[in-house]
Amino acid sequence: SRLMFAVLFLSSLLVGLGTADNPVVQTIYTADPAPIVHDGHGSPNFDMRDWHLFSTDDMTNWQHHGVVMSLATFSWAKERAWAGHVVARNGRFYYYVPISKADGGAMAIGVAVADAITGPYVDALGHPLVDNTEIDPAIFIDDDSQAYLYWGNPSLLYVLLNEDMISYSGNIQKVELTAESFGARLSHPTRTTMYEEGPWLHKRGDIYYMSFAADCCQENLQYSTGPSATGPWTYRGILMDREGSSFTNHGGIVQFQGQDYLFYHNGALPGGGGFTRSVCVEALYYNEDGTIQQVQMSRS
Ligand code: FUB
Repeated sequence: SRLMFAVLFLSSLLVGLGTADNPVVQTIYTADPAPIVHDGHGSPNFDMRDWHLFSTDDMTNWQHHGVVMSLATFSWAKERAWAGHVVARNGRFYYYVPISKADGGAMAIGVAVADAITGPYVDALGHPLVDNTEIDPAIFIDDDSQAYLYWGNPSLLYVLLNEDMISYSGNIQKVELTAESFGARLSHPTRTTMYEEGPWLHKRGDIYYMSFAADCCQENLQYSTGPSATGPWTYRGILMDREGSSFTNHGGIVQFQGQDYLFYHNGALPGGGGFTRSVCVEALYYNEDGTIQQVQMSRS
């Protein structure tokens, strides 16, 4: 098997090659990783235009597959090619992304589909899958084959995706953000829990993990656990502390060849910062009780 991750593109500016393993990509700025195991423009804003794909067999040597999708894929898109997630189902690949709409500029979630993970990806609907101004889609397919689409900032929302992966059943559900489930935030007038954005769901044994970017806008990564894909969630605290020059972080957890990994981003490259971020990866370890050992950035 091969580990791949899709990221959004931040800048085509070339930077000098470093010697450390992190960041994973040292020739362009990258952000918002979404790892998947599969066989086989810099500007003073988050003004990204396209999504790139990288793959590895050994977590050390990375192959760049180039741009696999861009704003031009979506006829209704204006700008902001933000944090997406690709998932495989029934031999096809579904790529969920937040984009701003040409009509009015609000954020919405689109879905594109391809027969190969490398694309070409085609807009599956010709319009947004969900259209409620919120961002950062994350897909989780449970053992019973039910797929969930989670997303949101400042809310945390989900829907049950249908087997076709491009439609959903029932209403959009809003997760209740309580201190018990997502930790108390005292520093913000309206956001009273740590949850900010970038949800990521995974399962290990009987435990479901909801990790997320927290405590904007000096973000760290935190997590909660629950007995099902819809909770109820119990707050577990910090997964990765904030460090370095990026004020956002965005995580993705995956197991590859028996080892668990946390993908994230920071500002570790020369010239790096909040709008010139880089994807990094660290090994992740669980405690016997299922909690996750806090992960340190190896380079920030
Ligand atoms: O990259 C743009 C936005 O910044 C993402 O959608 C968020 O998760 C944050 O990383």
